[in-house]
Amino acid sequence: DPGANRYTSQNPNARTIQILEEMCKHYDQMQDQWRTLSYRKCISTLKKQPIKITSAKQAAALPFIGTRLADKIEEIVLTDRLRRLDSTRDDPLDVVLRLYLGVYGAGLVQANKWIQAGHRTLADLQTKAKLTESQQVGIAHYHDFNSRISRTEVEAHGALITNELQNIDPKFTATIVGSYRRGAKESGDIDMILTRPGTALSALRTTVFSVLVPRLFKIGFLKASLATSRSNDPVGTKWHGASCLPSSTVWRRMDLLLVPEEEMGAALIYFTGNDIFNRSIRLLACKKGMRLNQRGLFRDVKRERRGEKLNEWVLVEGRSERRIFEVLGVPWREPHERIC
Ligand code: DCP
Ligand code: MG
Ligand code: MN
Repeated sequence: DPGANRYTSQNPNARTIQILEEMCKHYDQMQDQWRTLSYRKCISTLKKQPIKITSAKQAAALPFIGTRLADKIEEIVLTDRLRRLDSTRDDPLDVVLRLYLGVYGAGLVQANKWIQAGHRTLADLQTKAKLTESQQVGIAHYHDFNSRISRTEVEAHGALITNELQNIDPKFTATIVGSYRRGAKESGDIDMILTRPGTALSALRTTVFSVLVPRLFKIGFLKASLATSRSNDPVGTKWHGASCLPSSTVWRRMDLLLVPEEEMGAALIYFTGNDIFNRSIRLLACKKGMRLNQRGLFRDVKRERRGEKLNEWVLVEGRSERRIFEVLGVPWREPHERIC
């Protein structure tokens, strides 16, 4: 939202925002999506306020701030801290939970199982728990995967992929998306879309999985393939793993997405994010009787054939990112403006 850009540390609510952001980060780490979203909306509201919000009553009158968050805002203003945040910092089980949620591919269920089994450290997991191969890599490279990647390094990983891909077939292109495309100074991983004009997914798959990935392993750039439990796309359109620059020893998380040219626009929107922006633009599509996913923008067409009512989703646009915005009737937003 445009108002957010006006935010600086000079904002009258800067201290409140700072503490709420820490709380939000905590809920994000705990994979509590609902609370994370409530906090993000509340923070975004506060960033737009020209005056300092000092009471719960004043806060609750603002959009996206319920009574509980309003009470927390008042607590911060009065005491310069938030007890809830302090308690989670000090709670040893919260500390272990946070640690385990940082293991690649581990969700709340897995992390809690480990805690329930009496494990408390990463070494406990390595010596006493039964781990999948991905989890073993996730733990061995725990620090690597949880450290941020500079734009220069993201670009170097991207260039290596592009270079190898073009050696195989010059018509292939590789585009860096994710937080990098949104202009982030640092990223959590490297997200890339691979495509080739006029080429179907099955052919893209063959080149990437049978030629590109093995070659990149062979030159020592790719280090591990990681199975993902979160994937709900059709099998085989993405590759998750780890890569490492020749000049470095730090392993980075790398996500490759294979996309047919005619779906590029929708895939760019999806994979550029951020996730909150994706949720809101999808909701907007729904409100207009359409459906947006990573393959395209679809329109609901109700037809009747032989007395039978048929519901059919017809593709409206998939190829062009800009056209999707146009058809949805929303002004174009540059990737760096897609932060909610
Ligand atoms: N995405 C999404 N919903 C999810 C996961 C991802 O919509 N549950 C989309 C939006 C993200 C993009 O995919 O921006 C890439 O996912 P990442 O997890 O790599 O997130 P980012 O690249 O945005 O941030 P980071 O720097 O942490 O990697
Ligand atoms: Mg990313
Ligand atoms: Mn990613």
